[in-house]
Amino acid sequence: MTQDELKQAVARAAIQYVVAGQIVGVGTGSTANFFIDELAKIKDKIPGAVASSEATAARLRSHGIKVLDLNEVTSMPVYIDGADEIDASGAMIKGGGAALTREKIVASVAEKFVCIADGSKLVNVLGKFPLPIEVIPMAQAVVARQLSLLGGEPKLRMKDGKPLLTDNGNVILDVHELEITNPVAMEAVMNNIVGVVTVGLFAKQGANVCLLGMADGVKTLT
Ligand code: ABF
Repeated sequence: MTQDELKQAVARAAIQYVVAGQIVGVGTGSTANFFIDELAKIKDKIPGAVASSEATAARLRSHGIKVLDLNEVTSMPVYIDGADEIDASGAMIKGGGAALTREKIVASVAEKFVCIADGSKLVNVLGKFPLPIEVIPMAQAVVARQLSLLGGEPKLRMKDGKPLLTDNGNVILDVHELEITNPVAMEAVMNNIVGVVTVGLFAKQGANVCLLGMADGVKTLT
């Protein structure tokens, strides 16, 4: 199976976690896009969805799925999203799609986080994928210096020759050369760096369920 077929398989499998009559939290990225396309097939069974990015909101709307304001939502059974890396405990590196802040916010409201990914995302130790950190633009240099002291090599994410700006108007530092043996501790340390908006480590609140697309089928890690 191709990587896209694996992503489609896990996206289909994630539909079982959608609760009829309840709002769904929806992630960002290519796997999340496959999920949105599957969700569209049962859109009459849900009142709407909360999006983790403008891109996801646009895709939901293109399918006629109502996009709800998180400030109007008090409960959400499930948040379904991809990841860049995930370990056996459910800790993830996320943010390759530059949506980490809104992803973390929507996930924080959901009762259950279901991660959907092709099998290549499962790792023993997080960190081979550069860790995304969303940063207030004026603090980019001082945060980069702090991250270097932690052993990382921060690089400003660029797009079309300029610093990429997130949906929230911030920049992203991708931190290379980290070997994150204690994701919860690293997330806490980085969260405390002044100027950091969001750390792309989802470890304190990781995935409750992970659906992994493997050549011999979808594996469920809980
Ligand atoms: C999103 O899913 C991002 O946090 C992460 O980078 C991305 C993974 O993208 P893809 O599903 O395209 O591999 O939640």
